[in-house]
Amino acid sequence: MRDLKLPAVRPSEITAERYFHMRRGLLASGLGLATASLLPAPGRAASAAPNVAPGPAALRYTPNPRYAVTDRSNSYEEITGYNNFYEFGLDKSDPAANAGSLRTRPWSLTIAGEAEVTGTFHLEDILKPHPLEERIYRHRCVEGWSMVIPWVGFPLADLLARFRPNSRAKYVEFTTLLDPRQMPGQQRAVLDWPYVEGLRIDEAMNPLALMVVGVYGRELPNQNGAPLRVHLPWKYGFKSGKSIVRIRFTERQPLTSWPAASPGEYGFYANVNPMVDHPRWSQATERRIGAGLFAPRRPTELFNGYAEQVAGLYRGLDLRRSY
Ligand SMILES: Nc1nc2c(c(=O)[nH]1)N[C@H]1C(S)=C(S)[C@@H](COP(=O)(O)O)O[C@H]1N2
Ligand SMILES: [Mo]
Repeated sequence: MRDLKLPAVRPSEITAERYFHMRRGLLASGLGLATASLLPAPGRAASAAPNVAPGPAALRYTPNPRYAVTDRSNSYEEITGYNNFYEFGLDKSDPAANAGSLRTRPWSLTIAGEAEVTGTFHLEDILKPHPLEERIYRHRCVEGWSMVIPWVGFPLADLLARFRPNSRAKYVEFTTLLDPRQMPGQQRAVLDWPYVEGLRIDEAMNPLALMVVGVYGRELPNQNGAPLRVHLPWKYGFKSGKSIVRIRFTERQPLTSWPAASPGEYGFYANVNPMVDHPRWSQATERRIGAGLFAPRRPTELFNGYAEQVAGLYRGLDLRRSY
C-alpha cells in the first residue's frame, strides 16, 4: 500500500480550472507514452478503432489479460447508448440523451465512517496514485440482459486500503450525487434519492471489484457513471453505483436503494445466480445486447462466470435466502 498524503478539499479550492488541468494532464501523460496501437490520438481514434466515437479524452492504461473474457465486446454505441441510470430517466436511451447536464468536474469524494482517514478529497488526488488497467468484464443486469465491456479502472481494494478501514468496518456504502438540477430524474420520487449501494467489505476487497473511470480507453461518458463508478462483474448491474460522491465504511449492513424500494424483489447481495429467480421472472438465461432479435438467449452462469474467484466469499451462506 502506498502511503499517501491526501490533502482534504477546502471549499475555496474547488475550481473548474484545477480539473481542467487534470484532464489535460491525463491526456498529455497518455500521449507522452503512447505506443500508437494502444493509444490512438483522440483525433484519429475513429479510424484506429471503428467502435470508438471521438469525444471523451483518451486515458493511459495497460490491458490486464488476466481479466479479459473472450466473448466479443459490445460496441461503444451499445455500451453508452443502452443504460440504466434512473437519475436521467427510466428508458434505456434516456441516460445517453439526458446525462449531458451532469458536471463531472470539479468533483470530490467524501470518505466517511469506520476508517482512520476520512474527509473530502479532490477527485484528482483520489485518482493520482492508481495506474489504470483495462479489464474486459461480463455485465449482467437483473432485468435479464447482458453485455461485455472493456472497462478502464483500478482495483477498488487499492483505493479503500488507503483510508485504513478499522476492525468495525464490515461493509462499504457508495452514494451517488444528489442534485435534481443536474440529475432531472431525481425530481421524481422513483427511488428514495440519492442512489445508495453497498458491499460487504470482503466483497469490496476482492481483486475483481473494479473502480471504473473509463471505457474503451476513454474517460467514462456521463451515462455510464462518470467520473467514478464501481463494477462487480459477479453481481447484477444494480450493485454498480454510478457517479459516486461518498464512500462510507459501516459496521451494519447498509440499507441500499433497491432492497429499500422493493425488499421482496432485490436482496443486498444480488449475486448473479441462474438458480434463484427474481419473483417476477427467471434468471436462468440472458439476452446479449446487440446479438440480434432472433439470437437465442444464453444460459446465465453462477456468479456470472466468476465463481472461481468469488465463490469462497459465500461459503456457508444460503444463496436462496441471501440473494
Ligand atoms: N446512481 C445509479 N447507479 C446505477 C443505476 C442507477 O439507476 N443509478 N442503475 C444500476 C443498474 S440497474 C445497472 S444494470 C448499471 C448499468 O450500468 P451501465 O449503464 O454502465 O451499463 O448501473 C447501476 N448503477
Ligand atoms: Mo440493472
